[in-house]
Amino acid sequence: KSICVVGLGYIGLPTAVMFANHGHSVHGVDVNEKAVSMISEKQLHIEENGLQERLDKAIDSGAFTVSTTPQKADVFIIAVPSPIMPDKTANLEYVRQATASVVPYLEKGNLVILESTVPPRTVQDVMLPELEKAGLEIGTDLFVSHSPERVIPGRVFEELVSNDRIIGGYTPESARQTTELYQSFVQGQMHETDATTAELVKVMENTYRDINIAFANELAKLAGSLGVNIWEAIKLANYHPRVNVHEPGPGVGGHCIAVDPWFLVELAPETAKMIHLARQTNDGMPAYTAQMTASILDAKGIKDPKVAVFGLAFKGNIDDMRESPSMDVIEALRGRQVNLSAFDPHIKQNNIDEQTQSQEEALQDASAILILTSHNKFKDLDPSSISNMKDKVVIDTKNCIDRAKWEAAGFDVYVLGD
Ligand code: SAJ
Repeated sequence: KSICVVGLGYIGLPTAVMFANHGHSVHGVDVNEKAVSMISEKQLHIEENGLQERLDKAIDSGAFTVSTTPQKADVFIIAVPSPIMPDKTANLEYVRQATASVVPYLEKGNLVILESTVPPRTVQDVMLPELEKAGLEIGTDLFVSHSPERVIPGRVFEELVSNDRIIGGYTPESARQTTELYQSFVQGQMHETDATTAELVKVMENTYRDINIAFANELAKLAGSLGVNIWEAIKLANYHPRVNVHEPGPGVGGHCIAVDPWFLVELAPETAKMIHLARQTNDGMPAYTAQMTASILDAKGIKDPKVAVFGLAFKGNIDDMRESPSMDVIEALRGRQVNLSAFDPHIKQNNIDEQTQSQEEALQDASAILILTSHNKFKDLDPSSISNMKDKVVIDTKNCIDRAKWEAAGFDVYVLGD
């Protein structure tokens, strides 16, 4: 089939490349001219394991082309951002614009698939009014579905293949055609339903995770006063066959879990109370982390400390800083007049004044290391090689370092929730 993929970000680009490498002719579209020119030269504008070789193959074979404008195709796949605005309501302008951008190219028999995570009823209320402008009968001449992506950054190519997919057709025939298309590379099962159910299912999955993490964060705060290590307690609870408590941390980042629950709060603020509270609990963790850091240093009598923040990405082993709690922790520490440096081996450039390019520079004269991201590079760090700190304190919010190793190297080790 010929496929036009609109949006070449963390989801659209891997998906486009997969279709191109599985027998389809794919045209990728993005409004970002720089991203388009980089991709056409086989350069990556995002980091994802296995993407480079797959992109090389797709471009070299001629199956994948890119530009800033859509073109005619059998199938159109929309994978654009659906962020929230400062007032926590959904911004569906990208979805609406991307849909409008393909309308001039639509022909009888085409299929339009939305992959972006959206508030329930977006296909119905935002996409359909745009698609109707093509003058085609939806359900007979034009097929529409929602096939929400479910992949986890860092493991996108494994999960694209092995995860089950929810296929929400505007009509059963739309769902059937969508299933058939994804069968090109998906080995997981396809579960067909209607579009609104698929929209809700996707948002529910991420909200379940957010509420579970909020529960873990609440337990982490509570455990301190009991003298219990919450990580040990959670591990033991999870030996129960029907219990799966998630992990506490310095906050919830990323463009999905910290965003999607707000779609449900917006839909029904009076009803979605637990969902709202979980969001607030998780959004409160960066301030809690900053306060914990300040009180540890205060209790140790360290005056005017410099804190080396380790980890800017929103989670381990990725280069993505979207909605990263690290930014809020840094902001809160700045508000407490704490001297800072910030280091992340996966983040090359950003607009944080305190960022250093080397670990040594970040640690120079620091009193504490504050680990916010569980990068393998931090887990594997050899504490005995650190010689330029003023005081040896390490605060681990992800429970990711080997305590005994750090203590043997002379560090005082503090763990969130212990
Ligand atoms: N986090 C915790 N504790 C945990 C797990 C995660 O504090 O136990 C934090 C992470 O550090 C990170 C944030 O939550 O800051 C989100 O990380 P994540 O690994 O839970 O999820 P994402 O945002 O990378 O990907 C999620 C996934 N959804 C689910 O697992 C239900 C993924 O499958 C979705 O495709 C993705 O959202 C998406 O695009 O919606």
